[in-house]
Amino acid sequence: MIRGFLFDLDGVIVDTAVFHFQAWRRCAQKLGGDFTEAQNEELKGVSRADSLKKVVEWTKASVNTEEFEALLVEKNEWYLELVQEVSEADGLPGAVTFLEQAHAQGIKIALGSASKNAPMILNKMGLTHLFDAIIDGNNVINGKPHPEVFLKGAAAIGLDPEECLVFEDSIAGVQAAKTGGMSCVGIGTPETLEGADLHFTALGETTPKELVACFNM
Ligand code: B16
Ligand code: MG
Repeated sequence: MIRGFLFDLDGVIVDTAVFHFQAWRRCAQKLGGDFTEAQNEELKGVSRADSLKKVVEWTKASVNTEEFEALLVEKNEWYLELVQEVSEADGLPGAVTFLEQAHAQGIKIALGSASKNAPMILNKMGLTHLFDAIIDGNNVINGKPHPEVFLKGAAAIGLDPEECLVFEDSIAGVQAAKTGGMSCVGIGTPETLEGADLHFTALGETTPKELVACFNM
């Protein structure tokens, strides 16, 4: 019985992936390399530090611990500059309406995002009040594909994992949901999000009512 929704943020509610891409590309270029769309796809849902490890590996740069820490700070500063103007208008198609409908229906709602900037983005979008719990990169030790972020989300809204439906746009996030024992809607294609129970290109293609009916058949 589905009674709660656990939402990823970037790529499900808001398209901040494009800003992460620009900031990582700047970072890769600083290291003497470049950064492709395909590489960005691999970083979706992956924590900032784990992402930087991959960027360093891809560029084959040699970076000591101090430089690594400085790059983490710098990448985030670039990202923060880019998200300055984010507002409700940047919601992905149908996402805000979907959240409002779920909230009005009494479905428990939690955020399960790898991003340490998630609370700030939700505030900028004016969506914080729709969430019963917010679990972000500051609250977890293990990043996706580890299920920690979603297990904590389910616990925070007082539900068992099997009572929760996760909405994810990254393969790491889909794996986290399935390992955690949750059902999962992939926002993307079955080719890139193998393992999700259902796929849509955006939340606007369905409704909370339709999904709850489908999973609770
Ligand atoms: P930050 P999500 C993830 O957010 C992004 O998909 C990923 O690209 C990013 O590196 C990660 O958050 C960490 O973000 O640097 O803001 O802490 O998709 O899990 O909502
Ligand atoms: Mg995401």
